Amino acid sequence: MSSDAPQRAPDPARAAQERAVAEAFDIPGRFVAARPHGSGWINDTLLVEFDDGGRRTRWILQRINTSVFRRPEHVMENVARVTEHQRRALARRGAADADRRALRLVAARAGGFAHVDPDGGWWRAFHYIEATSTHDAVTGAAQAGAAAEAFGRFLADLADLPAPRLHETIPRFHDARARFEQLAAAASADAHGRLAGCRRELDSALAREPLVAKLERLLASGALPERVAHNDTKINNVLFDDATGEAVCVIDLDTAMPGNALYDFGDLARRAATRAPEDERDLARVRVEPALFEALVAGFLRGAGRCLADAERRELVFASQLMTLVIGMRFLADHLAGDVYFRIHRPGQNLDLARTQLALLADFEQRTPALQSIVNREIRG
Ligand code: GN1
Ligand code: MG
Repeated sequence: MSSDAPQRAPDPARAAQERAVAEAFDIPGRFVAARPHGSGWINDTLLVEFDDGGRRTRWILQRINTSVFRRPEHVMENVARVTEHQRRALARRGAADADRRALRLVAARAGGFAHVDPDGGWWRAFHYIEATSTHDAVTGAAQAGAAAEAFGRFLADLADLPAPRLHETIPRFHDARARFEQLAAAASADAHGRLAGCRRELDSALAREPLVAKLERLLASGALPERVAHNDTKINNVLFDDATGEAVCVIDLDTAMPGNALYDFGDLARRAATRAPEDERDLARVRVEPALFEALVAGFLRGAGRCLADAERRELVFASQLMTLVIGMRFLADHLAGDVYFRIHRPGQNLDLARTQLALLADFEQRTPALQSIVNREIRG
C-alpha cells in the first residue's frame, strides 16, 4: 500500500497521540513511527510501524471523518460485516493469498474494532498489505481492466450478504436528484460570493437534469436491483501488486452500503477511462480513451459475472455520464459552499475538480455511440 502523502513538520504532541492510538489496538510489539499515507479527500490515514521482536511490521491507522460519517459505529459495523463476507467468498473459491485480498480490521484492546480517543476521534486499524501500491490515475488498459474486475468481483462477492441490510453510512449519498438540488441551493445561497466565477459550470451541470431524470426512471422501473455496492470506486481505492500488477484488494469500504451496479461502474469509469489527474487544469487533456473504457467494461463484466442483470449491463455508458455528473456537482456545490466537505489542498481545487468532471462528461456524451457499441460487443462477449 505505498503512496506519497505530504511530509509533515515534527510535532511531539501529535506523535504522542498517534502512538497512544496505535497502542490501543491489539498490535504485537513496540510502536516505532507513524506517518501520513494515501490521498483520500475524507479520512486521515497513517502508516504505522511496529517492532515485533526485531521484525518490522506495518499497519494502517485511520481516523474516521465524523463530520462526513455521522454514525461512525455504523461504518465500523458495515466494514466488519463486508470484510468478513469477503473472506467467506475467498475461502469458497479457494483463493490463494486470501489474507491480502480483503481488508482485515485489527481488534481494539478495549474490545470491538474502534478506538475512541480522548477528543472523541474514532480510529480503526487494518493489517497493512505489503508489496502493493495505489495509483491516483490509471496508467494503461491492463491496469484499468484489473481494477474493474476487482470492483465487479466485489459486487459478486457481496451479492449474497445475509440480512440485515447494511447501514446507509451517508444518507442519499449517490442520490442524483438530491445532489442536483444541493447544487442549486448552494448556488442560490452563494455564501462566499463565488457564483459569478462559476456560472458557466453551474449552467452546464444544471443542463444535465435529463441524466438525473433517467436514473429516476430506471430506479422506478425496477430495472436496477439494489445491491451492496462499494460506492467509491476510484482507481486509487484498489491495491495493485508491486510484482505482478494484479489488482489484489479493494479498499476504502466506508461507503460500502446499499447502492447499485451503475454507481460502481460509473464512478470507476469517471476516474479510469481517462489518464488525466482528477483536478487536471488543462481541460484539453481530459479525454475518454476508448481503449481504457473497453478494458473497464470487459473487466467489470468478468468480475461481476452472472450477478449483473441485463439492464445493468446495457447502461454502463449512461452510468459513466451519470456518476461523472454527480461527483462534478458535488465538487461544484462544495466550491460554492466554501470548501467545507472535501479536504482540498489548494484554493480553487474544488472548482478545478468540477471543471474536469464537466469536461469529461461532455466527452463521454460526445462519444456515446462509439462507447455503446463497445458495451454491446462486450455484452455479447
Ligand atoms: C471522496 O475519500 P475519497 O477521496 O476516496 C468521496 C467520494 C468522491 C471522491 C472524489 C465519503 O473519496 O464520494 O467520489 O472523494 N468520498 C466521500 O474524488 O464523500
Ligand atoms: Mg478513498
